Amino acid sequence: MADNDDIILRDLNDDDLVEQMKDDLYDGMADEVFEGTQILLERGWDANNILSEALVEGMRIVGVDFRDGILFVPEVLQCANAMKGGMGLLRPILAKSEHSSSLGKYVIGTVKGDIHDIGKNLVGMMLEGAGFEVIDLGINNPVENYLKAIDEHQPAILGMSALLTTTMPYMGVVIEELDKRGILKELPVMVGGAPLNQEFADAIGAHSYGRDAAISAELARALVGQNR
Ligand code: B1M
Repeated sequence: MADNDDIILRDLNDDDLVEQMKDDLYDGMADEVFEGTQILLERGWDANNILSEALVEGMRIVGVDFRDGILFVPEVLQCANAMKGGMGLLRPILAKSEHSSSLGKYVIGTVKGDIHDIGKNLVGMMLEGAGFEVIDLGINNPVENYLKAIDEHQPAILGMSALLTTTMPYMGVVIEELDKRGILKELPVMVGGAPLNQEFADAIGAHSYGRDAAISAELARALVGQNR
């Protein structure tokens, strides 16, 4: 794709626009990613498709080059910022509840030592859309934060996110503490994040493993007995 300075996003057909948005996300161009998202919405695209085909796919490419040492932390931060611009526009659409009654509160946070929050935020949006009131604890949460939030909000579900192999074991630390305090038998725990899998979730005693945001929202409804 051409350098964004040379092109008018509105002139591109859908396929070229999606390609350009991935390039713009890679280049950390937040305004352009926002505009591309807006154009696709105006063209009648489903918010979930914009997310998966342009934004999440763009971030996947960023992840590969980050891993391979082609991109570095400051650049990836800009990519994350560009992605958040597009997500901000999709948020009200994704979070608009199709369900009239609230399914209760869902406390979610990224675990201690981990500052990745894009996936967690996406899960939060989908959960709101599924009918939950989402209490977002943000990033880098020690066990004390989860305990305080459980005490304060009495949630229907607790969710933890981790993107690093070095931070995912901390989910087990939180679950152990919940068990010690007798909370675990009352409160379902969902875990998710790119390095996790069902086997890991089972090993640490989580009730549920969410592979992606859409599945997690469905699983959460099932956990509170509201499966569609
Ligand atoms: Co980081 N980082 N990062 N990073 N980063 C990864 C995770 C990495 C895989 C990159 C790579 O090497 N390819 C790698 C981890 C390797 C490993 O552990 N095996 C890595 C590393 C190494 C690091 C640092 C250590 C780099 C450094 O400093 N040298 C550092 C750590 C900082 C820290 O946390 N202490 C670091 C920093 C950063 C940035 C700050 C620059 C930035 C984060 C910005 C932000 O989040 N605000 C960043 C980013 C952006 C990434 C990548 C490129 C993208 C992550 C992302 O947002 N994906 C990532 C590579 C990758 O994953 N491809 C990488 C898009 C998002 C929609 O997907 O988060 O997977 P994801 O969420 C999905 C599912 O996983 C699931 O649903 C979501 C939506 O479908 N899900 C849940 C997530 N949470 C869930 C919870 C649930 C249910 C489902 O229930 C509660």
